[in-house]
Amino acid sequence: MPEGQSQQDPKLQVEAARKAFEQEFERFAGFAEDSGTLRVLDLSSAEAQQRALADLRTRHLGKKSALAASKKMVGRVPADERAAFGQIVQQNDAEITGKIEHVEQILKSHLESARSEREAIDVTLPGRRPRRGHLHPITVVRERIEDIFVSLGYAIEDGREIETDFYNFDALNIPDNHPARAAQDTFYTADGFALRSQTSTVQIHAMQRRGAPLRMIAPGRVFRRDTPDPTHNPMFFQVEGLCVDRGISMAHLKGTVAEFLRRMFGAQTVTRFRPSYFPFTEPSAEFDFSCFKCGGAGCRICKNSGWIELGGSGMVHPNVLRGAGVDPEEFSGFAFGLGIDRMVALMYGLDDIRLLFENDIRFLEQFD
Ligand code: 2NL
Repeated sequence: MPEGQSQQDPKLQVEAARKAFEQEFERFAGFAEDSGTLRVLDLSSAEAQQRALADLRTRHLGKKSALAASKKMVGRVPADERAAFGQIVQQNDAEITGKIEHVEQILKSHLESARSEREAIDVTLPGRRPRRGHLHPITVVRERIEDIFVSLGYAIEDGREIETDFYNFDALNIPDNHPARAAQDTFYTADGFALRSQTSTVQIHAMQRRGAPLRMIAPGRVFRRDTPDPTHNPMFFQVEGLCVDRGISMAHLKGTVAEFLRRMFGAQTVTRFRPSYFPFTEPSAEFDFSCFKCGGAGCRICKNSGWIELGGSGMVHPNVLRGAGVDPEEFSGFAFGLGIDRMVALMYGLDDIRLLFENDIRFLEQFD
């Protein structure tokens, strides 16, 4: 039989279309036979298979399919062959449709269960706890200091970190030629403001605003142009205290500092004052407290002295009171200052104060 004729033979054409379908359908046959192939199929691959199957349906059952063409041929075959041919075409149609629909159904129910599985919530599973942060050790210690002074009747005051020379130096009776004023020691902005080098600035503002009597502490960030090393950082935290009233004496200063340190480090804590000098206080004294670790016997923390040096203090200089609008004939006061970070380093046994400012989570997480 010549080739051209075989191509036009309707039976052979139906047969060829049928073969083409079988070949393409092969990849879906596994779904129909056992659901094991399906079970390993994730949602998005199953969806892709579903789309591929829809394409295959269009190609083999659609208007432009070989099957549709063979249906049109039924009327054109010789009358005596028509019934038989028609049956072949119909059978083909039924089988192809049946196979496709079978796999469509299987894919559809697989997708339905995969989707509901994805959306299912196992309410018996333990919940995921949100990661909870914690306070920085400097904040923990600052808040303890604040609580102690609030209980003693002190107010907590805050203020700006950038100040004029007046508040940072002049009002504190610091002479014009004092080395602390030099650009070597203090950070200045391009337009001549200073980054406060102690929180006394806040206390001057408070005295001006509130007048005497006054009891307050000023915790906060201060800045000094130090080269960073294990005991220095150009930005650190300080708390200063101020008590101004009629008849305030050095005894009030000693009693207050001693009580603060007993509440901070325990009732057995002993405080000691050593004469010192500050331009803003007269007389002035530095204070030490008995080592909280060894109780005074001597250890690594107190470098075998039994004492830990903590801060400076004194009776507020009359020039400072006067400069802030408080009459030194009527009022007197004491003031003190200490470094919070230094205290934190002591309490937690840190050998390098800079650890507190590096924001290294591996370090900070230890204070939870
Ligand atoms: C130190 C020394 C000190 C003050 C701070 C002060 C504040 C006013 C008036 C007078 Cl408004 N004095 N503050 C007094 C003595 C010492 O700090 O070693 N700080 C870490």
